[in-house]
Amino acid sequence: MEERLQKLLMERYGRDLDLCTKAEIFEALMLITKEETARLPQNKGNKKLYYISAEFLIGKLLSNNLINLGLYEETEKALAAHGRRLDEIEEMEMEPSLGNGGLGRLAACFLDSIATLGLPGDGIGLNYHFGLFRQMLVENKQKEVKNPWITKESWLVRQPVSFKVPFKNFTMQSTLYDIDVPGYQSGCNRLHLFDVDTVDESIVSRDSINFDKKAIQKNLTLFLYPDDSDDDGRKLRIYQQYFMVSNGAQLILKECEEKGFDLHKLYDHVVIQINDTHPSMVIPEMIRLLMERGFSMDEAIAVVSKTCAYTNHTILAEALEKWPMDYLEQVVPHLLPIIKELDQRVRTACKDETTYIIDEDKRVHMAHMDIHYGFSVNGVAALHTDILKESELKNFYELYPEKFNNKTNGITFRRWLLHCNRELSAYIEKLIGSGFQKDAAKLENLLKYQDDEKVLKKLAAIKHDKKLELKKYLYETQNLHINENAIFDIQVKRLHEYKRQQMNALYAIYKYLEIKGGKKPATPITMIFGAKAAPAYIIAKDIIHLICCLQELVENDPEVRPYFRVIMLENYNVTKAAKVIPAADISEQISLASKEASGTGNMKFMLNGAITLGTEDGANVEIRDLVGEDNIYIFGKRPNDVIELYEEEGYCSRDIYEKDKMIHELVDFIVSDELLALGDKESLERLHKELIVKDWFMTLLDTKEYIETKEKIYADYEDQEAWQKKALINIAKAGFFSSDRTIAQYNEDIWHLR
Ligand code: 26V
Repeated sequence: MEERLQKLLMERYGRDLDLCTKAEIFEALMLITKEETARLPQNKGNKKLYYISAEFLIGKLLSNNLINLGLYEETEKALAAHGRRLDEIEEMEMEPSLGNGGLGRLAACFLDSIATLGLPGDGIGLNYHFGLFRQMLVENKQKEVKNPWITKESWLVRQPVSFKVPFKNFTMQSTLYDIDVPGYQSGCNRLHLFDVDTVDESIVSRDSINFDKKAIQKNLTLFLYPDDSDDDGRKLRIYQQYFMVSNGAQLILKECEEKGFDLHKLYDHVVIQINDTHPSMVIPEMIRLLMERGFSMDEAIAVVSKTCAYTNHTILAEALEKWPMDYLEQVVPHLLPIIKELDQRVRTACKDETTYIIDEDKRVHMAHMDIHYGFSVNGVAALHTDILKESELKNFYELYPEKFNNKTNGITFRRWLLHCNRELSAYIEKLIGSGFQKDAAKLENLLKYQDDEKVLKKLAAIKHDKKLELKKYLYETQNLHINENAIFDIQVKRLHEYKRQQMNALYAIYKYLEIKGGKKPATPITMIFGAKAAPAYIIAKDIIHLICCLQELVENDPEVRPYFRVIMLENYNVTKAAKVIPAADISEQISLASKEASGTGNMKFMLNGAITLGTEDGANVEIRDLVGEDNIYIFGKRPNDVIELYEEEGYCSRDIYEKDKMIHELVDFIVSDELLALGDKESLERLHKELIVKDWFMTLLDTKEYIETKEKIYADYEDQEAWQKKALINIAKAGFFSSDRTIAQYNEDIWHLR
């Protein structure tokens, strides 16, 4: 590696490794890695998977690809010989922000596992130039700025492939960029990202994310899900979705035609996984393209229905896409006759109006189309799938019980253990040997060390080292000095009311007031938050504002600061996740029970030895079943109680606020003189009012039990040996959450590749 790197640096920059900049070394390493992936065999088979997704939150690729290629150690050595460190070089890489959160990151983990298992499966998506916005925290508020991530040399490889995509008033020509996806010690697949040459980055004003939403030719692939709070934003989203699926469908047909496959047996050669409803238009589009090739409508529908499978990622009604027919008419009128026909067939076949594709308000329910015209419907955790079957999609389950199945989410251990926590990974290898990297179930072999004092001490020492690393990083990036000897209690995820960051903020107020009252914690506590709010989601931004104000309050209070800190990480993304998760003692997974479909952060924390403090929600339930009640802290109302409360409209936050003196005091602190002196009156008052008069996601319902449980978990932390034993059991039981397992199950039950 050293020789090769030196040679390339000399060729490109005329300088030796010792004299090159970090950016130059990064670029050279990226080029070498690209050459190596290009040499890998493509995974092949009779049948191929196309995973279509509007989001692939792939994160930085250099280290991950080096690990998968088996080149990480030798690269580290080559650099070390010249006093350089790979983690410093990696900092030069821009993070592609091609996703919002869990759904996009899941797609990226899946690509890694599909390639690792040697399955032929490519991703299809869009090449957003600015991706998701970069978050800045200015005056305790979120500010969104664009995030240009595509540099002159990048992982993208332009392909000689282009399709025409027809819209109502014009046709757009696509360009395809591919990113190679090397499996871990395995072959390679591809992520296909479609783009348009006419996109004009200069239409975005300098320090913002504003642009002309009507200039489709110039803006189509500028941003991921631009603000859809207005009509033009929503229409742009339809343009993006159709552009993605039309290109995807044309690519699939091109590949089949090149291989000489009989399109009447498309389903023998192709399976299309529809990741949430964003790619749902692939169904009518594929029908349209087959009809262009001479299929009758009946034949086309029959073939497509056996080819497409749908994954549902949420039960939140407001998140399920329903496009007004009117919009579709204005953007893709040629799909409407097909969608109407699909709806008509449903109307003829079933009586239940709730399952129609087009509703009485002339809105097209994308999920309904997927369920009727796909062969598989899966939820993403056991509880989530049960809720789909028993309530949210009950009527569909009664129609098609055989289509419904569960695939509990997973994470790739290559990124979320081998890369982000090399120390832990190396120690595990020392204890149980290699094998767990590819067969995660082997982690259970750690259980034999659960009472081994030496092992538990070493786990504590590794955690301490990761805290020190995070401390250094926070100092360098946000100029914060944190105490590595504190308990690190971490909640990082998108900001949404159902995830209840506001409940954690109420706890921060509780602890602040307690310390002001003279009651100090046995061990200092550092609460760390990281979260982006959708630009148009006002209450979510108010919650960020509250957390930032609390941070300022505590930072400036010498009475409290030594014992308690509140930290808001700026611009939480994949790179930052890899830095905070290994340093966590406590993993906050406190969504309102029944609302978090799965969660995947919960799995990453567990794998890195953090203990979950969570509700009975999503995959938390499966974590509890695996580790046992002693090794997790579960609190709050249970999913069925919550579902019932919604049904009977039985929740009234004001009652709790009026009756419970402590909760009253905590909520009122949001508009206390102390906080109003730091924050924006309008924002804090709005949030205060929201909690009392609405509180749609029932924060106050669980606040009391949450505080009690948090006090218990902090108290239990004091017995370090018992704590580290819990950590070890969590790590040992995390094997189930490897995305290799998830993908093996998708393949076994849905895809049937090889
Ligand atoms: C989208 C929206 C859009 C606007 C209104 C509010 C709202 C609320 C939630 C969502 C999420 C849509 C789908 C999604 O990202 N689901 C996430 O998928 C992850 C991977 O399966 C899973 O771990 C998370 O629990 C789930 O929220």
